[in-house]
Amino acid sequence: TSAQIGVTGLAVMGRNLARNFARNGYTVAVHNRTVSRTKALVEEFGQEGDFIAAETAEDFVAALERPRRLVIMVKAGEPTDAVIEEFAPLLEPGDMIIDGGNAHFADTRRRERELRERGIHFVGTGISGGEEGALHGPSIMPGGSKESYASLGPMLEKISAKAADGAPCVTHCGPDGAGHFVKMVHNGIEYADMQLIGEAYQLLRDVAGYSPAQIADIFRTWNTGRLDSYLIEITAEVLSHVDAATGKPFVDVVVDRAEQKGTGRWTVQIALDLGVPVSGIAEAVFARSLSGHAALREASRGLAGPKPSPLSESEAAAFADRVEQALYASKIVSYTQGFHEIAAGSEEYGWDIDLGAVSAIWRGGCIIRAAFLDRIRAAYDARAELPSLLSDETFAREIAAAQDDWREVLTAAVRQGVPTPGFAAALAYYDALRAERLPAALTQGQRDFFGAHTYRRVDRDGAFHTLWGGDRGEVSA
Ligand code: NBP
Repeated sequence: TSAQIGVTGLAVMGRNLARNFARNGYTVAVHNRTVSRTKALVEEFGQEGDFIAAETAEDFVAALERPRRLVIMVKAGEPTDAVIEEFAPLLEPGDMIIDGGNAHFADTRRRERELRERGIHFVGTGISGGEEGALHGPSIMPGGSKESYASLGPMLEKISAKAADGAPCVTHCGPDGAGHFVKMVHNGIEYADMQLIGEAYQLLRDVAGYSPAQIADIFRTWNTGRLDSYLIEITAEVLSHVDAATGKPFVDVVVDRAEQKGTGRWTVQIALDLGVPVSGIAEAVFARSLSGHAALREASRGLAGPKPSPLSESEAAAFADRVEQALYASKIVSYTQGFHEIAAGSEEYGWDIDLGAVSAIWRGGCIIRAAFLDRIRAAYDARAELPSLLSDETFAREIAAAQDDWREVLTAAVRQGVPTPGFAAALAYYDALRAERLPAALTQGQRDFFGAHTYRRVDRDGAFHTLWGGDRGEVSA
């Protein structure tokens, strides 16, 4: 017999993905650089389905039916190139290499181009949901050629997560690096979501005076409403967890320095290149980075702050409701920014990404899965060319209803000295977009003054320059 799919790289992700394929009735060839991992998989989980264990690259490739579908689940970066170089010479035109790692989309574009010249389809595929998702159904974001998706799509649909309406959480995002780009922005949005939740927690604790256990209950309540999402759900779990060794809330015994693997940073770096304002995602990345500067924080601990002014019990409850409004409004802005970046990437690279389809495949399996994504999909269904999520009527109305509370929460945060860069960046973005006039006019004047960079006028076409050092007359540039 031959295998319909092969997986090489059998650490947590690859192993679970291979099991997912096998549990769905596919015969799966498995391979790993270190053979013991391959053996361990078949020994432990062999009864779950049909596996063909291959010790060598040649055996692995020989086990696959043609055209071959070969999934790589190794560490992103050089290991991925090494594995491609190992297998590509053994493949034939029409075969497919699927990279399910967290590759940078620019690497994926390069690999796709190089392999296309050799007649091989390279399918850079974002996979979200961690090891549990890989086993029980991840959200899958494939790029690559249409042809490869025709062959792979049905298999990916089978192993993917299913949304509440039963739809598989996979779509062909677009050619070459489109899938890894979408996955990158997914992770950027995840950073922003986590930062906003963190700020909500801090406000409930430091301004409203609630304990972690009380805040867990508040999050549980929120999770039954429009904020219903995996991240809110696990936040309640983490906040209610008590450290066994000390009896203290778990969140109080964890060192408060957030780490990162890089996809959030990429989202911001690429947004800078594309000129897309993803201020909420950027603040989330910077907040993690700031938290890690232990010496700087230690040196700053004595700096002056406002006097604490605790809230009464009823004030605290009202404040918690306001924080929910602020969190929801800020979340709308984060997604607005993330989808703007996907639209800009799609435009730049000619990917033709369907934003509604992307929001639909994030409804299940992945870390940012949420009821909220149904609304985003509805917004794009109603109007595929929506210039921004904020221009959707429903979102505009919801923000309008939330904005007073949003502003109140930020006012309280500023007064009481609680850092809320995510909430603040989101509100500033909202206010800047709706502003009749921005100080950018003044910026243009300054640029013209010191660098003769010229400016445009509101009342006439053309570029102009004022003779700042002379009689201040205006000339056409
Ligand atoms: P790791 O990222 O820890 O990679 C370990 C695997 O890479 C092992 O199979 C290892 O083989 C193999 N490998 C390395 Br390292 N260098 C190699 C080389 N030069 N040649 C051949 N194989 C090599 O595994 P993971 O955590 O399962 O993640 C796999 C991919 O999925 C990564 O790109 C990751 O970013 C992505 N991802 C992970 C998650 C998650 O939650 N962990 C979620 C979504 C995506 P060995 O056994 O011989 O050392």
